[in-house]
Amino acid sequence: MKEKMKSKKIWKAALMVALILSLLSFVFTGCSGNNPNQKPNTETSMNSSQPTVTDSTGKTAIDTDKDGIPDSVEKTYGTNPYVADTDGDGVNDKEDKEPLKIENLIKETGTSTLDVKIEDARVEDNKDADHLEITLNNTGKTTLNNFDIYYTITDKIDKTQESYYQKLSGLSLNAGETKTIHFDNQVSEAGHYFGNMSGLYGTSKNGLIFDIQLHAKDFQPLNFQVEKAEGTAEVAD
Ligand SMILES: [Ca+2]
Ligand SMILES: [Ca+2]
Ligand SMILES: [Ca+2]
Ligand SMILES: [Ca+2]
Repeated sequence: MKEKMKSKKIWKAALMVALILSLLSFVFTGCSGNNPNQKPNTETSMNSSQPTVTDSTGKTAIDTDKDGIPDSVEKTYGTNPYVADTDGDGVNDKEDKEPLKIENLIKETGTSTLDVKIEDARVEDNKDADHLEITLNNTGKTTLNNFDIYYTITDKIDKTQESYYQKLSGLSLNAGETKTIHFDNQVSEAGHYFGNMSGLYGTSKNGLIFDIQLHAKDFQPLNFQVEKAEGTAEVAD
């Protein structure tokens, strides 16, 4: 009887040791980084494939939009580090004498009324997502597309002005459909377009006026205004 108890205890101890060893092996394999299914550090991979430019001090700097101006310089210069031609006039930021100024390129001769109701238009004023967003409703009976937009931003206090033109690629509104478009640089998502956070948009603490012209090919443009209250200029970049 005693022998039986003893052998039972030995087995129990052996099982515990085996369990501890397998647990330790699992922990160490997980921490060693040798797991072939583990994804590489994306930040490192991204940085190694980032386009770069040599700045004035001879240092290599990241130039995401390849316009010849490093991202860090664009943020202080006032241009968009994600767009080579921030204002949309066809001249790259580096060559553009007025990189935040463009005349209105929308010259519509069509006289049809654009059956779009602006249901909401605002410039959010919160720390994490300060951006222009517009909610559109197609009140007509046909699908609308080929949209573009021109807008000027005026600083209410010092009257500084910027202007931008963009084709709203991919925007299509079925009859009766409502969609919201955002100008926040999150362009991998549908309905999101570039917005220059380095300009007045993201840096001025004064109130701003956005004079917006929305246009779809063959239709009369729609004009409307959005005001941004004075306050924080902290934005996501
Ligand atoms: Ca750049
Ligand atoms: Ca740029
Ligand atoms: Ca330009
Ligand atoms: Ca320009």
